[in-house]
Amino acid sequence: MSHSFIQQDDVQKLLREGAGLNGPEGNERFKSIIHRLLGDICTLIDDYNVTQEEFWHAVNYLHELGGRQEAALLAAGLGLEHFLDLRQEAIESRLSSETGTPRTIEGPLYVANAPLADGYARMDDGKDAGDVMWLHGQVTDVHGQPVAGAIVDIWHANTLGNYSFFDQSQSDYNLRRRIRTDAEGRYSVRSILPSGYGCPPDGPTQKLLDQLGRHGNRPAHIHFFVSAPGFKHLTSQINLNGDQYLWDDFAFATRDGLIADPVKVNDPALIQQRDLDGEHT
Ligand code: MBD
Ligand code: FE
Repeated sequence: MSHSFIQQDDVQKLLREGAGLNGPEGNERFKSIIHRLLGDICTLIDDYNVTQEEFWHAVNYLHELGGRQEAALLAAGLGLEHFLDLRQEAIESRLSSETGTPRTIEGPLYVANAPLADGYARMDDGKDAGDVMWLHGQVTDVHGQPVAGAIVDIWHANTLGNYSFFDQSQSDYNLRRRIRTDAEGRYSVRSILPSGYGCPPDGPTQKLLDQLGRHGNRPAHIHFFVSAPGFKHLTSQINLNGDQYLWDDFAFATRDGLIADPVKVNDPALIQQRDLDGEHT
C-alpha cells in the first residue's frame, strides 16, 4: 500500500535541503541532478514500500560493487552502456547522414598505452596454446578512402575469456596492441582466438543477474578503438559468428555489421604464407 510520503511538504523540503538547493554554493547542474535522483529514489521507496532491511541491503550491495570494482560491469549488464551508444547515435544522425562502421560499447576492460607497432603486430605472448588467429583490415574514411597512419587499438580475451591486467596470470599487455595503419590504411595482427567472457561467478554483478534470471555471458569478441587526426574516434567490436551467445550477449553489444565469420585455415602452405606476410609487413 502506498502512502505517498513524497508529496508531503516536509519531505519536499528535506529533498531540497539534501540536494543543497537552499544555498548558493556548489554546482547548479549537479545539484539539480542529485535533487531529481533523491526524489526518484524516495518515490521508488514509497511505491514499492521498500523496507529498511531492503534499503540497507542495497547500500551494502553498492559497497560490494565498488569493492570488487564491478560498477562498470553492472552498467554494461543492465544495458545502460548500450543505451548511451544508441542515444549518441541518434544525436549524431541528426547532425550528419554519414555512416561508417557502427559503434558499440567499450566495456570495462580497456587498458591504455598498449605497445604500438607499424602495420603488423603479434598480440599474444606465446604462453597460451590457443588457435592462431589472423586478423587484418583496412581503415577508410566514410567515402572509402584509405586512412594511413590511423591508430587501431585492439584488445581481447584469452582462451579462458580473461583479459590481461584483470587476470594477473597473464603478462602485462598480453592480447593488447596498437597498430598504426600503413600507406593503404591496412593493419594486420597475429593473435589467438578468444573465448567468450563470463562475469565473475562469485561477484556482485552475477549475483544481481541471478535475481533477474539472466546469465552473464558475452560471445567471443574483439574490441577496437580506431582513431586518426581529424577523424571522430570509433569505439567498436567484432563478435565472432558461431558463438552460442552471439545474439544473447548479456551486455547487448552485438550489432549487424559487427559480426565476423572466422575462416579456418588448415593448408600448411597458406599458414606459412600468413606467418611470412605478418613478419614482412
Ligand atoms: C567484456 O569483455 C566486455 O567486453 C564487456 C562489455 C563487459 C564485460 C566483459
Ligand atoms: Fe570484452
